Amino acid sequence: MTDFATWIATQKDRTEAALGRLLPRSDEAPATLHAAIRHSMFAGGKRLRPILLLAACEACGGDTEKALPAACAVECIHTYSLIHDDLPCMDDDDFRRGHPTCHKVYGEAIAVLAGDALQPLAFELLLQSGGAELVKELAVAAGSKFLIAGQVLDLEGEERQISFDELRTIHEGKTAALLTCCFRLGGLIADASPQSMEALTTFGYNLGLAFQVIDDILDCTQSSEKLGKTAGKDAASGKSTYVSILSLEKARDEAARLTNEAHAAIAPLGQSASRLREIADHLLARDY
Ligand code: GRG
Repeated sequence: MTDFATWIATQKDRTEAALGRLLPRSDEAPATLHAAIRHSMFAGGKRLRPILLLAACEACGGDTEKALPAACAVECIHTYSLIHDDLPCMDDDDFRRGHPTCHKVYGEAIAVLAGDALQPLAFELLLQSGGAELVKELAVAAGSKFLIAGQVLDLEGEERQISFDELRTIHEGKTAALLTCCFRLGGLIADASPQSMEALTTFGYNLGLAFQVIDDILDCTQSSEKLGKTAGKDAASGKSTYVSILSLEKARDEAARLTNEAHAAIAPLGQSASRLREIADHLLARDY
């Protein structure tokens, strides 16, 4: 088996190349819109979600070439959510992925429209990897009961102290739903068994929450340069996070506990899930 760092770099490169091919060119009309989309898309994200989708597809014995458009689709949804989240009417952020945010460069109207355009593009791309079943999976995860619900609860919770359970509900929507969806899409493209789909779902949920706990830890322990976005903003604005609710030490314990749950979920998949195990350990240890 290829070593983990090489495998990750290869999947990232494949994703970058596929995005380069599949997204509208920046000189295609309307050029401002397409340049804005490419500005945010190629500003340097980790490409975690595409990599998770490709890993799940590979673990279930699927064709990862076929899965590449779907991998780009989840990155489109993710990038749209970041563009809109950074707008002045939401988090009002100036930096993302180490670069000025979309609205800072192209103005608010074009940033809203860039985010809007990335959503139908995601569904168009999904159909290159499979059928309506894939579309439904992403539509639900990115819809009003998950991704958007998480964002609404997050905005509504800004003005008051929220409980641990409320925080978890926010992140089930904002973070875990799309991460779970990536594993499920990879499994569906590979025509995985119902048992494997169940294992991937529980794995994705726990890993998704662990990812957010770690994100909150990094926000208060790492520099803006390292993270590529404004660090420490949550603490400065008094926003509830896993660290503010649990303490730094207990948040670390929670991230480890969720990662263990994720590992337990894929135990039945045996050797074929080795890459998924490496991903879980890598995410727990990450420092950006
Ligand atoms: C629909 C406007 C709207 C928002 C939905 C996803 C989201 C909710 C908001 C984006 C901001 C945020 C902190 C989301 C939580 C998930 C998360 C930790 C995103 C950052 O993902 P990374 O670290 O980013 O994978 P890169 O830039 O590496 O792709």
